[in-house]
Amino acid sequence: MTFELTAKDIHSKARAGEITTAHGTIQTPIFMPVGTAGTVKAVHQRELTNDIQAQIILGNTYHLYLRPGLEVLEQAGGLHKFNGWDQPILTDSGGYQVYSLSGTRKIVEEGVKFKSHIDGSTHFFSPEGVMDIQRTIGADIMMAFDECTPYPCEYNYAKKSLDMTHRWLQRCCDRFDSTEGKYGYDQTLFPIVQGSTYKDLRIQSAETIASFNREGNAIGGLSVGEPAEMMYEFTELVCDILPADKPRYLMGVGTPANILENIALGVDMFDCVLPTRNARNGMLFTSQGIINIRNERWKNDFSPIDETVGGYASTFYSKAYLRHLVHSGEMLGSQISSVHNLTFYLWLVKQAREHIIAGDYLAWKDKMVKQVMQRL
Ligand code: PRF
Repeated sequence: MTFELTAKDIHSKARAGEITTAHGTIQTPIFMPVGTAGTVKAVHQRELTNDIQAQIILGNTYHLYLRPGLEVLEQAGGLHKFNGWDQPILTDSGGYQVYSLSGTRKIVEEGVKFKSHIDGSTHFFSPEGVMDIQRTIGADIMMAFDECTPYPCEYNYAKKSLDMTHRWLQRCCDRFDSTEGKYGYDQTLFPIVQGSTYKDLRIQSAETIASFNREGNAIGGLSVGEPAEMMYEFTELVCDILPADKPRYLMGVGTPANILENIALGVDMFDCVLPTRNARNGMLFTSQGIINIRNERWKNDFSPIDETVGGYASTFYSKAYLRHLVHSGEMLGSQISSVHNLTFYLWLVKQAREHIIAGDYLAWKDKMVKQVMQRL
C-alpha cells in the first residue's frame, strides 16, 4: 500500500491524498460505506460503483467469521471474489463488534470470549486469530484487535485497557508479519489509537502507535457518546502526533458535520452506518439539508430527491414517490434511500477534496456544515 499527499490546505490541517492498494486507488478524504456482512445493506455492487462512486467498502470480521464462516470465504477465494466487489475492502477487527453486539463477553489478556448474537454459541477472538481471519477474508486493509472503551470510562480502566490494546497490537504485528496474503496480493495492517477521553493516555497511545511505523493509522474509541467538541479535541491532539505521511482513519464517524470538521483536523478516512441505517428509517441527507421523507411536506413534491449530488437514484426519483414507497413499507424505499444517502456522503467528501486542492476548504466547510445539517 502507498499513500501520496496531493495537497494541503493552508488555513486548516485538511489534506488531499491518494492511497493505492492491490485493488486500486482511493482518493482521500474518503468515506467508506459499511458492508458489515459482505453487503452494503439494500445496495448492490453496480450501484456502489456507478451511482455512489464508492472507492472502498468496509466489512466486519465479527459478522463474516460467524456467517458465512471461514470455510466458505476461503473456498470463494476471499471476500472480493465472493461478493463481486473488485475495488478495495477494509475489514474491522471485531474489536468493537464483540463489545457492542455480543451480549456476554469476557476480556482477558489472551483475548475475548464472546457469545454469537446469531445463535448464542461461544467463540474466542485473539489478536493472532483475528489476523488469520482477516487474511482469509482477504481485506486490502486489516485492522488491529483493540478494546474500544465506553464513554464515560474510569481512568484506571482506560489505562489498563490501553496497555492491553498496545500489547495486542504487538501480537497482531508479529502474526501479520510472519504470514502472507492467501490470494496472491498484499494486505496491510492499521493499528488503532485508544485512550478514552484522557489527554495523557491519548498522547501516549498516539506515540506508541506511531512508533510501530505501519502504513496507516486509525483512531478508535471516539464517537461513543462524548460531546462532538470533545471528539474534535481528541482527534486534533492525536492527528498532530500521528505521522503526516500516512493515512489517518477515524473509526465509526459520523454525521456530515463530524466528517467535515474532522477533515479540517487532518483525518483522511471515515466509515459509519449512519447514512445506510438512517436511510432505512426515512432520514435523508441532502446537499440542502436533512429531510424526514415520511413527512407530510413531501407528499406532493415531485422534484428530484437531490439533483446536486448526481447519481441515478437521487436525480431520477421524486421526493413524493420515495415518500409513497417508504409509507407503503416497500423495499424499494429503503433501497433508493440508502443509495441516495451514500451518493450524498461520497459527493460531500469529493467536494471536500476539491476545496482542499483549490485552497478554500475552511470557508467552504463552515458554510457547508450549516447548510447540510439544517432540518428542512
Ligand atoms: N475500534 C474498532 N472499531 C471501531 C471503533 C473502535 O474503537 C469505533 C469507535 N468509534 C468504531 N469502530 N476496532
